[in-house]
Amino acid sequence: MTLNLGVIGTGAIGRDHIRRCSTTLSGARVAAVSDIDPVQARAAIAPFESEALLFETGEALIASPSVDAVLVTSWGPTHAAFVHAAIAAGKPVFCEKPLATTAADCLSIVKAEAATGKRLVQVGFMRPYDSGYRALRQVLRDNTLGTVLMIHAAHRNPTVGANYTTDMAITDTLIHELDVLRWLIEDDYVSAQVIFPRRSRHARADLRDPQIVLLETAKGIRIDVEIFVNCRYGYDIQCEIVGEEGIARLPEPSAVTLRHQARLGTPILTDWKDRFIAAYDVELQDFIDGVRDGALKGPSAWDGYAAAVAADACVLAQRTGAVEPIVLDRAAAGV
Ligand code: NAD
Ligand code: ISE
Repeated sequence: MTLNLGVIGTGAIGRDHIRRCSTTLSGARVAAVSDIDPVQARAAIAPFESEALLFETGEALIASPSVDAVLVTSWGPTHAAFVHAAIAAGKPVFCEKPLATTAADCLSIVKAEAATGKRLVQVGFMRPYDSGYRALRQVLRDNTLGTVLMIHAAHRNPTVGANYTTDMAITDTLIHELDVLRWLIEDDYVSAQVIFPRRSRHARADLRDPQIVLLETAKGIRIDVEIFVNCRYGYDIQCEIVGEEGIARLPEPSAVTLRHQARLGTPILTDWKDRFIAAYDVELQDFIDGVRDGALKGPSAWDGYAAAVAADACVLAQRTGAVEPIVLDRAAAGV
């Protein structure tokens, strides 16, 4: 039976997920949409599903019997309320990152889901579905590098919108590394510090860019992540793992090597939608299959909470300049 999805939020990623659910993935269709901009919502679904329902509010969409499962792709501050409404309705929900904008809200989602006795929530962390990160994790699981000592990572965007703020470098951008590095090394963070290098002249005057985040894990692994969202030259994701026996790097996206006009090179992507296009496909297909099989397997509400706790500490560290502790409240979550 085809799964009827309801999509809340038809901005950049909402439209991209509508396209992939309608043209690329199998087992589901977009049966309903909602956005505070109804004209945009109608335009987003029109090329794919002429019969899709348009709801005035996300809450009405979630309550509709025409919707079996929900995709939350609206602005971050709206996520927690929609995820809670989906859990209360007993409907599986895929929520784009962040699960919620505070760790406290993530924790309340963890508890609400646990109270239902089943998994209903998948968080839109797509990097664990990327073939490059998966290959890297296999190297670690095979113990090829021996004990992992350090990780050097970078998350570079060519540019960001006018509403992007200094703390969003953590809550919107670094949050991907906070999730995927924890998943890679199967370890939890214990502290964070943020350092501000010289500011790029391409960054707005009120935006601290670039930033360097220093993390330490329970096993003592030290991690540095450069966040640079006005790097100009492309969308560039780097990750190098240093072990006692060797070093492993995240592969570059595959591209043709071009000899042209006395130059040898490969293009660098510029848009996040393209860099992880395959991972988004695999991630959402996994959600659809998981709902249909009654067994979600992707990033959980707990993963969303763990990333949010680390993000909160990083935002605090931006302000204090100090090394801030990262502590997961397992007792409160009941895990
Ligand atoms: P966007 O601004 O392009 O779109 C957000 C949409 O949400 C807008 O159309 C807005 O009208 C709508 N919206 C806001 N409040 C709403 C409400 N109460 N009900 C219904 N719709 C509402 O933003 P975006 O880039 O598409 O990002 C959306 C979310 O997806 C964010 O949480 C962002 O962090 C996440 N995101 C994830 C990735 C990824 O790589 N996984 C990439 C981009 C964005
Ligand atoms: C955006 O919301 C994303 O999730 C992208 O993957 C990230 O690279 C970008 O920095 C965020 O703003």
